[in-house]
Amino acid sequence: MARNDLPPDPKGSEITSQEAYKYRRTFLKQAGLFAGTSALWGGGLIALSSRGQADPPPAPPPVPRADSVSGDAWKNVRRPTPYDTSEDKTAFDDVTTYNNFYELGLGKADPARNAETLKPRPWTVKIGGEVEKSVEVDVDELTKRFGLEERIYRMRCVEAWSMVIPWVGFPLAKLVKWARPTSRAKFVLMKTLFDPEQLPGQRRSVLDWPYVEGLRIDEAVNPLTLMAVGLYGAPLLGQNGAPLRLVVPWKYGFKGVKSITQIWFTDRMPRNTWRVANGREYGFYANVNPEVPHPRWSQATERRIGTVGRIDTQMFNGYGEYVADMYAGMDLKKNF
Ligand SMILES: Nc1nc2c(c(=O)[nH]1)N[C@H]1C(S)=C(S)[C@@H](COP(=O)(O)O)O[C@H]1N2
Ligand SMILES: [Mo]
Repeated sequence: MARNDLPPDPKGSEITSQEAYKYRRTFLKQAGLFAGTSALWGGGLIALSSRGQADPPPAPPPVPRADSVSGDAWKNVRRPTPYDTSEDKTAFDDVTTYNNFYELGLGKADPARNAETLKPRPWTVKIGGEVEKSVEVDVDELTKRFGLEERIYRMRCVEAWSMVIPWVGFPLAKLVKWARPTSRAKFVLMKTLFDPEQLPGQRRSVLDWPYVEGLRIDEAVNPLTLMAVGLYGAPLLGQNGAPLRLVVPWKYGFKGVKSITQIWFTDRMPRNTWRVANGREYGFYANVNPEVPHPRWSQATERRIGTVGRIDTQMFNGYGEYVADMYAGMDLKKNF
């Protein structure tokens, strides 16, 4: 356990010291590393005050990390990339307390409150189906192998709200290449952990568990498609889908399956969870499209969390230059 190889401090503009402080507390608690009498701060221990509470360190603390998180990958997060938006980022507090993760509760504030049952490490991912050889691999082995980069993306939920999130992750294309899919692989399917002890919402049949999502192979290897392991420069918290979740910025947020334990290559279009639940309202493609209303509301505008009023929703969430070609000749009203 190398406790000193912390990731670099994020730029001041990326995370405030107050945010880093709160994040560190929450993360260490969730990772089971928040000891009763002392806490680990940037590789050193800080003393307890007479009231038995940890004094905050005088300098802005470095961002948190789990002992098991590969230090090298986190020290060398590549940024910026050509894919970043320069729009204002959504506040860290909003990104981590306004969530959809039904396995941890149905209300927006529930996942943050309930995330402690989810234990993101150790964590292995099974990769199989139409591949030359199936493997089971530790999530930190994946980040070590593929390296990490920051991607500041818009995220547009099908419920017509949106955020701007600085993710940390690796392109799914790298994993697909490494997995060596056979020529029969036309789609890739991903599943959330199934464990009602860690994800108690799975005891109620609001959706078909485990949560499943999928992409066409060309979508999976598009340079925008990210496997996220962190945000705001630090490992993901449970509510955001720790330790590994999918991010597909030109699609509605529900494509971004959280807390992934299985990646499966198939010749058939995956039966993704929300389409199974209600195929009239949710499709497979789920490309952001202001011209295709949801049966119960318009998709023409959106509410950017943390701002007042509404903004226009963009075709492909503004990523058309990178993705429109993949859908040439397709009827996007039919293939919603
Ligand atoms: N396993 C799982 N993944 C999920 C969901 C969920 O309920 N369960 N909700 C989806 C929806 S609707 C959205 S908008 C995003 C929200 O991601 P965030 O909470 O990290 O912003 O996660 C998606 N991934
Ligand atoms: Mo969503």
